[in-house]
Amino acid sequence: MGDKIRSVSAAEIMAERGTLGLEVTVTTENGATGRSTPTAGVSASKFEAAFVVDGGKRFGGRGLGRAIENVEKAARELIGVDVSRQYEIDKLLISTDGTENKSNLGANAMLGVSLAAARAAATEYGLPLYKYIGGVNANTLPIPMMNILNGGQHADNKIDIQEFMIMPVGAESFSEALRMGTEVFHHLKAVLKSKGHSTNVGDEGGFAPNLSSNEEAIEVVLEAIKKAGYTSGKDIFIALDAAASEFYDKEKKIYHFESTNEDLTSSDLVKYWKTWSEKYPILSIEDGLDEDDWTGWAELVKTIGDKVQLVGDDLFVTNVKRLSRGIKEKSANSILIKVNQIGTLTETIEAVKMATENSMTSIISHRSGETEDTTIADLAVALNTGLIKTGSASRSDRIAKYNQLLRIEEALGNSAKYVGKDFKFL
Ligand code: 2PG
Ligand code: MG
Repeated sequence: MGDKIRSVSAAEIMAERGTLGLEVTVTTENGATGRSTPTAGVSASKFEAAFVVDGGKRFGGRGLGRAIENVEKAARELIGVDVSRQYEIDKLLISTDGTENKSNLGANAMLGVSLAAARAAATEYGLPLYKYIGGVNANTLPIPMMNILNGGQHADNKIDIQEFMIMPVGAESFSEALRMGTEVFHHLKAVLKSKGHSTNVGDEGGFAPNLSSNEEAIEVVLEAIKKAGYTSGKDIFIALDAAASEFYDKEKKIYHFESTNEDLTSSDLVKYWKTWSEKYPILSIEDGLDEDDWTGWAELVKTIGDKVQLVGDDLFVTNVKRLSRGIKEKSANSILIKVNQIGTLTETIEAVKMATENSMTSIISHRSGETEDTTIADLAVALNTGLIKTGSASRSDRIAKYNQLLRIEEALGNSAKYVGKDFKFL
């Protein structure tokens, strides 16, 4: 039995892009506290749980006065509830909200309360968050999928693919993987500079040069891997997040590459990914197709799903209903897990569980608009996903997660595991 919740409060704080974040604090009767700051994305799916914001002029409509009121509303239901009864807390939040997409209380208020309660309970028990959630089995450090070159909605350039990530699977440990990735990041900076490109960074801390095509982007990343002294396709592989919903014309049913002014049908794009996965050392493709293109997804799985991790982000939105359909229709072999897409810790855990039971991988992921909150680092270890996507080797909001993983690795000592060479798609 844990202690009872004494208070739940919320305030506006700053998030990465000069936007606002909601900070929720849960305190127990013993005085244990937990804090959480739900974050926001820009290449969001229309199927995600809804955030409640104020509208109007203040902070460009993104003020959180209403979200704070909603936390207060939730608080009335939760005062006196045992803080360690996470399932009960989340069910209460869901029933108080009462809507399918959480538009009443808002996923920002709900997730803030849900995760702050988990943190308060962990404090109450004197456990780090990953141990509180994951127990004795929480000992796998994730492969960092480091987004070192940014395009799409995350950068002011013409590259269509949103994220070019590197996966240091050849490392023996998480800290070695992080070092390898960071070295490639620095070499990429030098490569870009030598070609006269900008080395300014995008939202997730990767470089955002104005390259002319997706091919040119992947080529500079491969060059950086080589210059750093690593072999691509052995030590380090490439992962992509195409975020294809962002360049899909739903009326015309056409994918449009702005960089090369090309129009592709769903089948053309499947062929494009097939060609790319044969030509380049690609281990993972996220949102290779639009969030409603279920036929295209199934075709992609049939074509390259035995050797490439095909990740549903906008497709699944961490939602077990959409994931069930994906399992039935064999639409993907992996799911991106974003706590704020669904709005409670319990539902997040259910999505990972369903994926694992159906032999799919799960990747714990940040949003493009983050704060210094490190909860997702703990979650990756707690849920043994073996994979995390939390940006490049720059910007403190991204680094905070990596540093937390380094601390966890240190604390686990000899029992720390790293999937690396045993990664399923190698
Ligand atoms: C994504 C995310 C995070 P956003 O598409 O995977 O990288 O972007 O948070 O902008 O939706
Ligand atoms: Mg994505």
